[in-house]
Amino acid sequence: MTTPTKHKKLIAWVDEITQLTKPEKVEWCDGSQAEYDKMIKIMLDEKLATPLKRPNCYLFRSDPSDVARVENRTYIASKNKEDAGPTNNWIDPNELKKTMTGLYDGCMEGRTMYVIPFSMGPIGSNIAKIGVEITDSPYVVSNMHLMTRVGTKVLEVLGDSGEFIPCLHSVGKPLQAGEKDNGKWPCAPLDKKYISHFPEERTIWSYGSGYGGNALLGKKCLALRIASVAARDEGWLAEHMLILSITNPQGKKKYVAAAFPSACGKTNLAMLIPTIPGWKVETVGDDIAWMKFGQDGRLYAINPEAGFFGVAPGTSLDSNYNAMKSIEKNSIFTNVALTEDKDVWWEGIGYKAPGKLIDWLGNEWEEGKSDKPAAHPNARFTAPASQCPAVAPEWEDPKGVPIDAILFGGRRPSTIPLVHQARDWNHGVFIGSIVGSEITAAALDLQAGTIRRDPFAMLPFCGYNMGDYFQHWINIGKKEGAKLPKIFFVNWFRKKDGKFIWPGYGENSRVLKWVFEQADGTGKFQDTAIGLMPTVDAIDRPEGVSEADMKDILSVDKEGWLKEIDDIRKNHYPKFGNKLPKELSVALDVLENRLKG
Ligand code: GTP
Ligand code: SPV
Ligand code: MN
Repeated sequence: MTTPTKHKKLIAWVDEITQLTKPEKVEWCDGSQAEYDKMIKIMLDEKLATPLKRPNCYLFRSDPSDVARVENRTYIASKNKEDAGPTNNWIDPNELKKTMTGLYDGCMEGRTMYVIPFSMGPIGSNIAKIGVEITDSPYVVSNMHLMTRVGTKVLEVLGDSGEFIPCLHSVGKPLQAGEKDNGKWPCAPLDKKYISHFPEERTIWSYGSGYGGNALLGKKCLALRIASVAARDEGWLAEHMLILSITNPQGKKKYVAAAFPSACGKTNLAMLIPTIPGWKVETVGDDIAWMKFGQDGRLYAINPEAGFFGVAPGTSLDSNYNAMKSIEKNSIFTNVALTEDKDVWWEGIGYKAPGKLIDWLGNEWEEGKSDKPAAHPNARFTAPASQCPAVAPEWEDPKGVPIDAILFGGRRPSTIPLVHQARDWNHGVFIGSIVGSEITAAALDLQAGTIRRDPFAMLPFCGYNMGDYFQHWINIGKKEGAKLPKIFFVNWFRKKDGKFIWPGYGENSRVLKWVFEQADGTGKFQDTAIGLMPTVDAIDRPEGVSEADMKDILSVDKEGWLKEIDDIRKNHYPKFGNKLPKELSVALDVLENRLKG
């Protein structure tokens, strides 16, 4: 195969990696349908893919050691440990490179090495960034086709000397002569997996995992960890946020970005169908937002991705109609269950398992006969964003969309009310900095269910010192002429007797309506100790929520908040030492005084 580029640095890098990893052959990806079909054919032949009855859809079952991100194997290898900060795993970059070079040596033997030129953001847009992922996984190639913009056009934009972010990936399972995968998902054992970032060099090295954010390097690795470093240096924001547009019955439109930790409802909110008449929500992005100041001083957001890598369990026509429609064709399913007639099934799909299933581990499974779920809790679908019926017509606009409101949230069974609003930008940064959530199945190495602080939903995704990141957010608010979005804190996950009080999903539109009105200056609100809150009549009560419960989730739980403050003071803020912006410790004092006063 001839090399489709004259880019010297790129060619030299590909040569260097070829010599190190020793693949059987090298292929440059062009992003074509034929290429996609070829990847699928390879995986069908290797019994890694199962064809489904949905047109052009395939099921994959990964290895049980490779079902989610692995936070304790994810590294920010900056030159100085302090630059990685208290919340990231750090290894000296030279030491890490030495270890990983040892692992990469010969790691692609018996496999094809694919070179994937991809663009995060519309190709050629001045907001977009180009990456090149080298991988030995056809699963990664096909997923990158759906999640990013891949191919020849990217090389054209890159030209002979354009800038690109090198993303090196291997599943870490070389093949002996004659050996085949033969149905076994290739990956390395847990203690050999490394998801490494070299922020000064803007380089990513991933080894040993083929799953999701560990392997599709444009997503969390490039668009968040590396991009957050670029954003700090260049005065913009790279965030773990969905982007949606909301239009009121009079046709007035606003844009909302929202940061919730993994598996806490971004995809669902981005695709929501309002239960309140006359309102419309459209999807710009479901996971990542890059926001830059426009000439007019407003923050404009683009979705750097081209597809959804969404949580399958809990997705049904009732909970997320638009996601269900997005995955009717041309989609990849990973670790869901298989029905006898070759369709997918998962817990919370909205109907009972039709007969015997094959579970995500490849075993027979029958409803009621097993105490284990048929689909892995972090089972995912990959689908092109263009297939979403609610996708906003402007979702690929290179200018981005002007953000009116930013929401922070997480899974909090108590204390945090349904919604409250920051009084100003710094108070909003404070709110972002104290986000906490019950841990979900989106990370393999963490105990699901326990609450941890996940500031800005960026704990696993910030490529530098989180204290500096807080300061960066404060600095954004100081930009001259900035017309900043309003900031809110939402919580759909309050519980009573083990059950969610708030029905969530489409009913969250009631909260979005108040957010819209507040951004518009027409909302009804009251000032409270924790911030601005809707008056009792400002948000309509949905069916199934009692008046008392509604009051409960819309009031300030003073005792709960005092405990919260105590925890922030003792366990959260001290981690950041002298990097903690004084604005945040002041905001904490103000909150305490207001609650006690
Ligand atoms: P990542 O892709 O990991 O970043 O996740 P996400 O933030 O996009 O989460 P997603 O929308 O996929 O939702 C994760 C889980 O939360 C699914 O099982 C949903 O059904 C559930 N969920 C989403 N929104 C709500 C809600 O409003 N209320 C309740 N109770 N559950 C919700
Ligand atoms: C997340 O965990 O926040 C995800 C899934 O969006 S992954 O791409 O695997 O990181
Ligand atoms: Mn995510």
